[in-house]
Order: sequence, then structure tokens, then C-alpha cells
Amino acid sequence: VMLLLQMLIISPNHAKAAANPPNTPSILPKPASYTMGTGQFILTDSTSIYVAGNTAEETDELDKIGQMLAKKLNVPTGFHINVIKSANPQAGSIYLTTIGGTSSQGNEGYDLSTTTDRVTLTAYTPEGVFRGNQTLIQLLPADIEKSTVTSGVQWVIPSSTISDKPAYSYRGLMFDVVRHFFTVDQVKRQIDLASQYKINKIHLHLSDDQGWRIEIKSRPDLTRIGSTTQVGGGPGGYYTQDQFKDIVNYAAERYIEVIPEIEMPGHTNAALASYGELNPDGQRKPMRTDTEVGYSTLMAHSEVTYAFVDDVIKELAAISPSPYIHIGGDESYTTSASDYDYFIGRVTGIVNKYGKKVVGWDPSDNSSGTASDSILQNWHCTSTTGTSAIAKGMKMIVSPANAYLDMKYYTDTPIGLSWRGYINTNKAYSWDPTGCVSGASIYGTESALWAETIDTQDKMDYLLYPRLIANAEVGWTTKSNRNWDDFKARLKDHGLRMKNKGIKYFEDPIVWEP
Ligand code: TNX
Repeated sequence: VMLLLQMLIISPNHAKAAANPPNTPSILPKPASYTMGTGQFILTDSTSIYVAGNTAEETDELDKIGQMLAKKLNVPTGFHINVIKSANPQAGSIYLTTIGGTSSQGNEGYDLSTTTDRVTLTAYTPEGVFRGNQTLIQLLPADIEKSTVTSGVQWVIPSSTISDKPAYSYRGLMFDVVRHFFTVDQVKRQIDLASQYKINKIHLHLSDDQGWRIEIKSRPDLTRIGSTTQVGGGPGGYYTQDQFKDIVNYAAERYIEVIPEIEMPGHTNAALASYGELNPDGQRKPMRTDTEVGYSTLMAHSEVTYAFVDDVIKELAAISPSPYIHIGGDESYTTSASDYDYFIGRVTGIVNKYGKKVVGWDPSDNSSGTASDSILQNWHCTSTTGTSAIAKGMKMIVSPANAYLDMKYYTDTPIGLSWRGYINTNKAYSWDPTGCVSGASIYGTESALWAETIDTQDKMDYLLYPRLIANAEVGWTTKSNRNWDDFKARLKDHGLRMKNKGIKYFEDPIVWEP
């Protein structure tokens, strides 16, 4: 009888679909709530995406988001899904709307409901719709990630009701494009991939001892000299201001903010090598290609230094829409404590003068000149870091080195550093932002990808994936909704999707057991 019943329920079409998506889709990061429905929605060549906002402007914005979704869906399906501006979606359509969205959803929350005849995504803002689209794509079979037309697939979405919003509003990823330079296209590809896991901030580490990576027109030697090498002695490189803006716009289309960092007063050898006047003896330092840290410093009591910083921040502020500029502040081991204190205050003043607020690594919050609207990026997460930030009422980005993505997974995995230990996927998942320091006003989380050991896209993929997904869930999903075994099962299932996306991830044996 059971067999007969099953044969009745499972039509040939369903049988095919059942082999594709598992019963509960493996959504990463895990949504706040997911309820399975009955039946399924089937995407076809005649599916349209309807978009409607509360204003004409909002509808235009949703149209762009709809076009991005249509483009993504049309590649592997070979369909001609189009976008229609209308609040009357026909049966068989996908409807993206802010009409009926509520402020309780926040900027990034969304409700996604799928029935046999419609997919409806409702959010308070277009940004929420964009985040919701990332979930919607994950509800379709893994072949949806392919970059060529894939026939013989039934493009089904199991009926469900999803209600979702992030635990933290800052979920960042830092690229170190100094230690090894990465091209605009390589950075864009990583931004696009990260956006699929609802990362919403990209922090670009643009200067360090081994290189200066952003064009500053009033200080041409920064790129003429300072950009010309990298760790190990390769050619280095830099972004022109137009290329930087291109990256910023690409990220903004994905509702990602780019926070540029100019590292100071330490990690400044490339600047010291470009302009002799920044050194006590007036002589340019040689460029360096080793991975030593903590030896370089700007002069805290020299007006030449602040004229330089002013020139740099002025141009950067003009091309960067983010309200924040990151000023570094870590590992200034050859700057005296009083010089460091004074320097951070002066630079905070310059950043504020150009209309921006400061983000700094710990211990920049200790400076008497740190403003209360500055943000601390806490990477030590020890009992001595972050206490000044808390006392000053500063917001905190939690970025613990023991979840760093540039550490090796295991003693025997080939790429990465190990000064903070080995960080497998379980370790990258099993932490909580509240565990960094108690009493902090937590803005969110950030994953740092330092690039001493990575000089190719494949190596970048290898260190990022799957650990970035683990970090992304720590930032998006509330602690009470997170569980390693549950995550592990979803991630394991997600491997095929990463393959289809072309991600050269590390198949961590703790997830993909041999
Ligand atoms: C520490 S974390 C650094 C970086 C290195 C990294 C290597 C931090 C703020 N500074 O300069 O690249 O370790 O893991």
C-alpha cells in the first residue's frame, strides 16, 4: 500500500525533482525561521519576475535587483525570464516587493514565501530584497549555480515560508591586497561570491610595509615607487582611483559597503620608501618584500607626517562613499606609547575633518584622541583589548584572530600561517561575537584574509571557502539558532554548489568525512 501511495504521490516530474533538492534546502547562512509547505513552485521559460516598490524610485531599484536575478537564473536554465514593473504578479511568477514590508524587518530582513503558483519576497527595503534573493537562489537545485545551460533539470523550489533577518548589521570580509596584489576582476569575483552568503561589508587593506595600492594624485611616488613590489618580490600593483570607484560600485550593486584602510602609524614602510621626508633622516627606506611586522612607523611629532596624511585622506574621502575610513593602528611596535596616543588623535581629527569616521584595529581605542563615534576592530579579543572602546561607548567590530581565514586549516594543509593556531571549519564556526569581550556594543563581525601566503585566486578560494561561510553564519544567524552538526550537514550538501560556482574550496575532512 505504501508503495502504491508513493507511486501516486510521486509523478515522474516529482521523482526527478526529489533526486535534486533534499527535503529541507541547505540554506547558508541559516535563516531565522523556515517552515516547509506542501508542493513546489516550478520555474519555467514563461516565468516572469514582477517588481513593485512604494515609490517609482524604489520600483526602479527593485527592477535592477530583479534584472540581476533574471540574469543569474537565465544562464543555467537557458530561459528568458524577464522583469515586469507591476504590483499584480501573474500566477507562475516571482514577485519582489517592498509593499507591505515592515520596519521590524530592518534594512536587511525579508519574508520569502513559496507556493505552487508564486514566489513572493517582501522586505522593508530593496536591500532586504537583495539579501532574500540569495536565499531564493539557494532554494533552487544546485545546477542553478552553473555558468552554462544545463538541460534535463527541473527547476523547482519546494513550497516554504521563510522569515529572516540578520543578528548583526556589520558582516565584513577584509582583503589584504598589499602582501599580494589582486586584480580588480579577482576582487570583484570574491565580492560577488561573498554577497551570496550575505556578507555586507568589504574592508580593503590598501597599504602596508610591502606596498601601497591606491592612486593618490597629489602623492604620485606612493604608486610610482610604493606599489612596485609585494611579498616574495613579485610586481605588485595598485588601483587607480577609477578602478577603486569601479570596485565600490560593483559592491554597491550587491548592497555591500567598501571600507578602505590606510594603515598607520606602523605598517608604513611602502610610504617611507616613497617619500624620504617621512623619515627622520630624510632618506627613502628601501622597499621590502619580507613578512616581518612592527618595524615601521610614521613620525608622530612631525608636521610633514600630517601634511602627508591630510593629502591621502582628502583624496580617499572624495572617492569613497563609506562613512568610514580605516586608519589601521595595529602592531606599531616602534612607535612609543605617547607618540601613538598623540598620532591617533591627530589622524582622527583629519579623518573627521573630511567628513568620515574612524575605524581602527586594537589598541587604537586606547588613544586619548579616539572619538566616541570611532569604531574599534578588536582582533586580539583578550581581556586587555576593547575595554577603552567600551568605556568610550564606541561600537566594536569583532574580528578574532582565532577565526582568521589566513591561518592554516591543519598542520599539514599547504597554505596559510599558523601563529594563532590551526583553524579548521569547526573552529571557524564555533565562536560567538559576545565571547570577545563582555559589555561591548557589537556592530558585527569581520573575517580577515591576510595575504602573506596567497598569490593566486585558487589559493584565495582555498583559504576563504568553506570558512567564510562559517563566519558568515556567525554574523547572520542568532547564537540560539546555530548548531555545528546542523551547519555541517548543510555545508556538506552545499559542496556541489561551490563546485558549480567554480570555487576551489578546501574539502575539509571534518565536514566531508572521507
Ligand atoms: C597580524 S591582525 C596582522 C597582519 C598580518 C597578520 C597575519 C592584524 C591587525 N595585523 O599585519 O598580516 O597578523 O596573520
